Amino acid sequence: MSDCLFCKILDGEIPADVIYESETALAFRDINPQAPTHVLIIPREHVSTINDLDEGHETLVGSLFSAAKQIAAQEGLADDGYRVVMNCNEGAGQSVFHIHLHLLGGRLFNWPPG
Ligand code: DGP
Repeated sequence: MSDCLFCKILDGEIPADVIYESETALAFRDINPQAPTHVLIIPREHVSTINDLDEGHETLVGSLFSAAKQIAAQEGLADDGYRVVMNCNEGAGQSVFHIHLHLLGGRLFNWPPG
């Protein structure tokens, strides 16, 4: 998608602090971190929201969680714990319409979330 910010990061048009790459996913540090570690994990395929996922995306979505597990270990978060969040649409706080997992760690998190 030519007007998608995360597609531009995937294409190298916009720089990002990339910390993980696979055949299906890319992960980079959030520009506005909400925790000492705040990483965004995105699929290489453009999918706007969770509502646009279908059965054909199951492996792709699984690969985002595999990436989260690997990055959490890499960042030293696995034992203390970390949070993985995907917002869907404005009401839940989605502002970039290319699905992404937020991986947050390095501090305590409240539940329920705000
Ligand atoms: P969400 O609000 O769930 O759609 O999350 C979008 C996240 O993307 C938000 O935490 C800020 C981050 N973000 C927005 N623009 C950029 C950018 O240009 N670079 C990086 N690294 N992160 C960005």
